[in-house]
Amino acid sequence: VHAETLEDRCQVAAYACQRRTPLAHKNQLLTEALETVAEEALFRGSEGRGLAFSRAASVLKSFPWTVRSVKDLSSLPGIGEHSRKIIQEVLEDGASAEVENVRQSERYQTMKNFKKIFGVGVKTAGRWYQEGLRTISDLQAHHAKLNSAQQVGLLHYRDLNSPVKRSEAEAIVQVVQKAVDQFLPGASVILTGGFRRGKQTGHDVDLLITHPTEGQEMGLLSKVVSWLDSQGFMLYHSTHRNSFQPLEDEELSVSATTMDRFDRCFSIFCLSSMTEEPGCELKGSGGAHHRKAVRVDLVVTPYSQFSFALLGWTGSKNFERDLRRFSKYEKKMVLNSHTLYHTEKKIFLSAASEEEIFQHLGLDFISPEQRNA
Ligand code: 8DG
Ligand code: MN
Ligand code: MN
Repeated sequence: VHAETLEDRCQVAAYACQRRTPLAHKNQLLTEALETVAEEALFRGSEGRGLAFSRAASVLKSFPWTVRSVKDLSSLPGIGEHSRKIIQEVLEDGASAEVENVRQSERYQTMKNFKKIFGVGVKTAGRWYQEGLRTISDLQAHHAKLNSAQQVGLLHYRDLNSPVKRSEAEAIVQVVQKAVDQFLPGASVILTGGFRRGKQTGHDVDLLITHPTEGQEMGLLSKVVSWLDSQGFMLYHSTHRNSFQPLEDEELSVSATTMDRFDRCFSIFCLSSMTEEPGCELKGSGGAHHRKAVRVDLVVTPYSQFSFALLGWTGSKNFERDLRRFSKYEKKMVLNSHTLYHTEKKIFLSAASEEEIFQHLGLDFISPEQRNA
């Protein structure tokens, strides 16, 4: 029998999908520092550097102890020279000069604020910064060009940047379930994303919709979205076509007039609720009517792809990225939110549960609560 050494037990696996990463971890100060420089790198268009810092932070999130010295890092994979230097500064001085400079820089702060507008990415934020714009009011004063998504984003800036509570997410599940029930009884609405990983708040609500009879879900999303819109639940929506059609030419298979193949919707909901003031538990008994704009991602999936969609939309982003990297480089398989394809056997591997996908990949099952990489 192979005796497990202390070193074996302290070993941290190279891919996030091989590690258990809880929501609450022991190295917050370090991961926040690394994630700041990761974000700054992305703001500068350095994807590679951003990824490297982000990976180092992710490794620390899975580490079961608080790192006290750089010597603790010798058992950890994926922590490069630069990350090590930042960690050392935080450990020795309580803060890293480099990280503090980033946090205080006008460029970083401005980019962060612009990116908080729904529909604004690094490219747009960077262009505005180059043009000398610095604040949200500068955008209005200088008549910055905004597309329709960004205009709605600006209009609901405060709401969309205040955390979505689990109770709000659950209220939205109910609304969407009610819409779905009218067009396709028996279809289910499942809460995924960060909430499924156990987060108590999120930046949006990620919902999967499916029906146990394959094919019944066709055309459902456009009906649901139209109904929600007609009932005043939608402040903005933009539907997208399924990105995966293995047997057909994507461009040719879509008729310009039908929305049947649209299966994703990025939207902003208008959630109304009565404020819970003591003594006004009944609707209409004097409580104030409160409305809040909430980002909602709706995804419709055929039943045969449900497990892949569930795994793909639960996240975290680091976990998903490493699942795909692991599949490709360690297993010669291609994983996405629809299928798993074995490139050498040239077959699609089916799965009726997330557990089966992990089995196909030869991975231990990691529960959603442990995917906070
Ligand atoms: P949060 O909203 O609580 O802040 O965190 P989150 O729920 O983890 O982040 P998210 O941005 O809502 O993303 C949730 C998952 O959704 C993420 O792990 C990857 C997945 N996802 C996208 N966009 C797309 C996409 O275009 N296609 C697929 N297949 N998955 C996507 O965010
Ligand atoms: Mn989310
Ligand atoms: Mn989302």
